[in-house]
Amino acid sequence: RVLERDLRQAMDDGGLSLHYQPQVEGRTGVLVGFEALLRWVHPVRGTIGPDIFVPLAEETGLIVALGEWVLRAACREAAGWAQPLKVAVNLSPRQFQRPDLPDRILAILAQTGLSPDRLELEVTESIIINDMARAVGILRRLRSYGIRISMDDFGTGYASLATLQAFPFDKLKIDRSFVAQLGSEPQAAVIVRAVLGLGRSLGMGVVAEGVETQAQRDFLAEEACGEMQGYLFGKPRPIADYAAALEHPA
Ligand code: G
Ligand code: G
Ligand code: MN
Ligand code: NA
Repeated sequence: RVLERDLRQAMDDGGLSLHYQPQVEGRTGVLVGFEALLRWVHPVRGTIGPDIFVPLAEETGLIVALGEWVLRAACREAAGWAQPLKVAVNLSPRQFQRPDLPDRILAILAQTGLSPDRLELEVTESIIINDMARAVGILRRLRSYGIRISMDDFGTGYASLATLQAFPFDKLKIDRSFVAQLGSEPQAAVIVRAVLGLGRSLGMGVVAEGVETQAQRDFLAEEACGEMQGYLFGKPRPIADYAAALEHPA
């Protein structure tokens, strides 16, 4: 397909870049890290969203090379930041089908000089579907190096309580659909509280995604949510836009 060829090309010719969205400590609002989000500016079509091209790359298998591009770029850039904050990188299910994933990540850390404890990998519940035992093994190995693992979009997919028990997650990211309904749907508050309790009981941190309003932030802080992310704190932007925040910590 034409778009696939163009995407392959973009990995070499500068069409791809990373934007970064701030993650803050819930209690204080202090900046603790950034989530890296891939951006593609096509030479003819202009900006194409990852919601379009990531699924395409998943289908064709290009996601393995693309995912490696993202990891390398995120680790290289984060290694140069003025403060040693965390960088969170999204991983696709297809990347988990490669038994050499941990070795490749180790190689990238070595090449870029990023300390493993600054890297956080965001995975979705769909890594579980294929081969649970293998996925658990890979996550264990990654954690043994000091890399942290977050479950992304928690609450929207297939993850059962048994999954949480079996998988060594460091963090749960509450899907932004629940955060968005805080204040309007009474049940959203119940669900968010329950996830926070679950995280505490299982020894996993909880990150609330999609925090847009002060009221949502106040509720989450009241409920002792560990970390927050959302437009209230900052949109995904080139890291240069956050240079001041990186150089002058709160
Ligand atoms: O960045 P938002 O701005 O539009 O991202 C849309 C979707 O694309 C999200 O589900 C996000 O997780 C996914 N996405 C963004 N960047 C990456 C990436 O580098 N790798 C993978 N696998 N998904 C990504
Ligand atoms: O699936 P994942 O959580 O990786 O996707 C992150 C997506 O969420 C990106 O598309 C990002 O632009 C979007 N996002 C981040 N913060 C907010 C927010 O506060 N509100 C909304 N509506 N979207 C957000
Ligand atoms: Mn994510
Ligand atoms: Na999410």
